[in-house]
Amino acid sequence: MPLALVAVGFVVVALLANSGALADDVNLWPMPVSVSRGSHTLYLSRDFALKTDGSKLSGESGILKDGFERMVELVRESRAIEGHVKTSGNVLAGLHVVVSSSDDALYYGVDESYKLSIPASGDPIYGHIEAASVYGALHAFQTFSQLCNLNFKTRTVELHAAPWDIHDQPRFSYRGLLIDTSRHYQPLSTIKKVIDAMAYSKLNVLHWHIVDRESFPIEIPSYPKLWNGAYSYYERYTVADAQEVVQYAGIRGINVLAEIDVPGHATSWGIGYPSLLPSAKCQEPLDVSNEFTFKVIDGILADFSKVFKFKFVHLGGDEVDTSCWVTSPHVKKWLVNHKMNESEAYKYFVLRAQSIAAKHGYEPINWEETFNNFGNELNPKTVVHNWLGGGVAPKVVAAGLRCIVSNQDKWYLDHLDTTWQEFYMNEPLTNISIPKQQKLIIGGEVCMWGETVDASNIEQTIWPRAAAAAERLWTPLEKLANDPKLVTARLARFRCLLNRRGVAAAPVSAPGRGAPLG
Ligand code: CP6
Repeated sequence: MPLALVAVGFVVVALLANSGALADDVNLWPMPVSVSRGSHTLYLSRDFALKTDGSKLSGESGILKDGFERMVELVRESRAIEGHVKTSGNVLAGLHVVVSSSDDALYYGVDESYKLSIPASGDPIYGHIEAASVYGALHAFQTFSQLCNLNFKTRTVELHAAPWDIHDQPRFSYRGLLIDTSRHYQPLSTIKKVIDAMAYSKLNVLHWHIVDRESFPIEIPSYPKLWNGAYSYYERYTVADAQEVVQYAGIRGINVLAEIDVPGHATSWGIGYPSLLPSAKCQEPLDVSNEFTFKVIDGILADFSKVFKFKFVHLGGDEVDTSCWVTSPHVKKWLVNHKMNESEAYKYFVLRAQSIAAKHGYEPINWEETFNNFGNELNPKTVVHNWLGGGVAPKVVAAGLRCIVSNQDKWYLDHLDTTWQEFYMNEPLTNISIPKQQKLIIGGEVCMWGETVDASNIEQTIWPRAAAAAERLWTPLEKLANDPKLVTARLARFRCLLNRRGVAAAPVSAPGRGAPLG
């Protein structure tokens, strides 16, 4: 062979070996840790089946079986397609799943890794999934679903480029999305669709900002007048509704983080129980001088602990303006008697709420102002939730506390002018280089504050930008594109997939241009 040809051949092999170069025509979102593939096309069998060797754990796991059935429904795009009747040759008979843990409990830090391989031949041909937990296997199903395409000519589901060999695990264990049901009520069906699309993009925490100033939509059996603060009789969640959300999310591998935001952002509590507020004229923050305030927090968290089984609860603590505490005479008197200034009373409130949470078995998450004001006095188990633009995360982890990143200039979905490219490029470990400190960044969260969204527009406001952040939180840093242009086409395909699955994700387009690709 002439030397020039050998040289060309070498360059081609070198390019193919570079997974970065291959990555972008692999049609997966978020991109897995490692992917290799071939060039054979397979067709899903009409009787595409889940095989678990009858092993007790995976065979009996409703989570695995239900997840498989939902996935098959997705790849058939809910159509009555025929599927392939042959059982050999180029027909994929099913997926053989081996889950090594018999524990189906969903908890923070559960092993979400998986291996997925699809051979190109065999008689019959089965794909293989190995995972440590059912939740890893569910991620494998999602990945598999994205390898499938409906072919209208053969009227079956096609899988290109077998054999596939995929290894995968998340970069961060906390990959969150906030919804706010106080500024607008969100129907259960809306919440469920948000959860569906979270599962498609491998997000794993639904942060439910349930209550705020504007309304108190949830039933609290210990203090049944609290939901008098709902907008109407209809715009409410019963305990059973909340259980349904937790259950619906849980079987999809998604934890629900419940929030009560105290002592600010709580005016609606006073509709049912006016004595929780400093006065009728000056309503926020909650009355720090009233023991009843802490009894109610205790009751809420007691009721929460029966429904929200995630190990964290979010206690808010942001945007606290304490001036009502000095202008309301009885609170002012209490401050004087207890020798506290406003700032000390704020700290007293937050720390007391934290210890009530601990009593109910929760580890607390608080918005960053609590750290900014009295950092090292917080419960050492506190997770500090960044939202301001000042770059607090390096300070939080240097102080030895854990941190969730939600920088409002990058990851606030209510900021409609923040582009998906900016969502994609927000790096949680910015300015954190010591490995021990990097580990304290447990992940990040995109925030869909509810002032301007309800059932009519929440989906297209969340997607596809939340999916851009989801890849940042899932995929290893070295596999992420440094330039969002390199992932535009792949994100556009994922967005199109969301549309086909009934999720109203908005178009992917660069600012100032209409075309989805390029
Ligand atoms: N509600 C609550 C909000 C916000 C926060 N907390 C918020 C503040 C500023 C912007 C967006 C949202 N609406 N309870 C801050 C964490 Cl720009």
